[in-house]
Amino acid sequence: MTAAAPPEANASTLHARLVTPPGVGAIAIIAIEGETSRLDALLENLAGAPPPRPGALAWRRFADVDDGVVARIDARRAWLTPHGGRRIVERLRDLLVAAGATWTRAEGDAPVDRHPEAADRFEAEALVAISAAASPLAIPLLLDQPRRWRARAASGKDAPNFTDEDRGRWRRLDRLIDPPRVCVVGAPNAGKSTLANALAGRDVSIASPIAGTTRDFVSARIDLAGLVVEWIDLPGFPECADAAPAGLEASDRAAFEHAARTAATADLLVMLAAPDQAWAALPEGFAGETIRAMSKVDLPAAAQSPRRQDADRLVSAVTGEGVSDLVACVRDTLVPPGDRRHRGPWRWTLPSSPDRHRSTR
Ligand SMILES: Nc1nc2c(ncn2[C@@H]2O[C@H](COP(=O)(O)OP(=O)(O)OP(=O)(O)O)[C@@H](O)[C@H]2O)c(=O)[nH]1
Ligand SMILES: [Mg+2]
Repeated sequence: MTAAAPPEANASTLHARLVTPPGVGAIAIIAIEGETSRLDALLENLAGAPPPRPGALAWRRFADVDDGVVARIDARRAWLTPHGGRRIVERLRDLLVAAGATWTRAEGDAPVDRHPEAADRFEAEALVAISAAASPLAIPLLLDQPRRWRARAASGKDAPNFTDEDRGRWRRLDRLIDPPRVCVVGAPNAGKSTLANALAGRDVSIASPIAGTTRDFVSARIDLAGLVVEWIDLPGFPECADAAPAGLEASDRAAFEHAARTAATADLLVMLAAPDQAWAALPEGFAGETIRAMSKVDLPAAAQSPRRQDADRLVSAVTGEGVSDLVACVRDTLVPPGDRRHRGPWRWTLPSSPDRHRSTR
């Protein structure tokens, strides 16, 4: 077993670290060290039971994550021994950090250890990001990042003089690594499921002339011209407003409320309406971007529809007309071309990184 030396524990801080190599082995060991009363409180909160006395072992449930032995080495130190899966360790790490512990990265998990072939830490970090990135569009951008960060380091600009504009661009570019959520909302029969299937190139959702076919949300990862998104096909409702329309059956009401909650968390809403339909109302509290698309533009009724005037895009999932235009529109709304062309460095955040909120770059 190899492990990074823990930082000097002081009276007010708890330090946690993975002692075993990351992602290897049936059992992981997480060491926690710090002031006795804080350690006691953390162990008790985590397990919902009193912590073992110094020198004792106890079998404990670790919140809703896993169970295993808590070994109380002495008053200031304890070991947790959950199963060794990467996800379990990540979730426990998040719980410990949320409880106020400082997480120290284990030796062997740092980008330079994972990529000894890299020329420097900038290249090692870019290689880790490339392996985590979902979208093809991320790759050329990430490949160019070491050069940009090296240039910045050489210029001596170590002070954190990035602007809110930079941070906004980084968050949008992060969508190239971690797929953003796109929800499609519209009345029953608007063509939401047919569009999902056309974009996915396979049947991910059942489409039919029977209004109310989709009863639960269906989600699929779809590559939209280089940007991979989580495309979520929701059940249709006459009004997708903040409150369920009166007169719905209990199961329809539950489906509606679930759909509205899901839509409210989207990064982007595609509002879809057939030529004879109205736009769905925005879910309460929704603060993201929207695109209005009129569907079924192949139908004769489309020529006269008032939707033509207020739609951002016109599509037919049946003939394919306008679909690539809509795809580009969704991609460019989520990750604008100006962000992708920007020459400055990108401080990305990996979805499962222990450095999620602090970066060494
Ligand atoms: N002509 C034409 N028909 C379409 C198009 N898109 C969907 N349809 C038809 O419209 C009907 C409803 O399509 P769905 O994709 O099931 O609609 P939906 O919005 O998912 O409906 P719910 O799940 O009930 O909310 C089906 O008969 C589709 O074949 C289109 O672009 N053109
Ligand atoms: Mg449907």
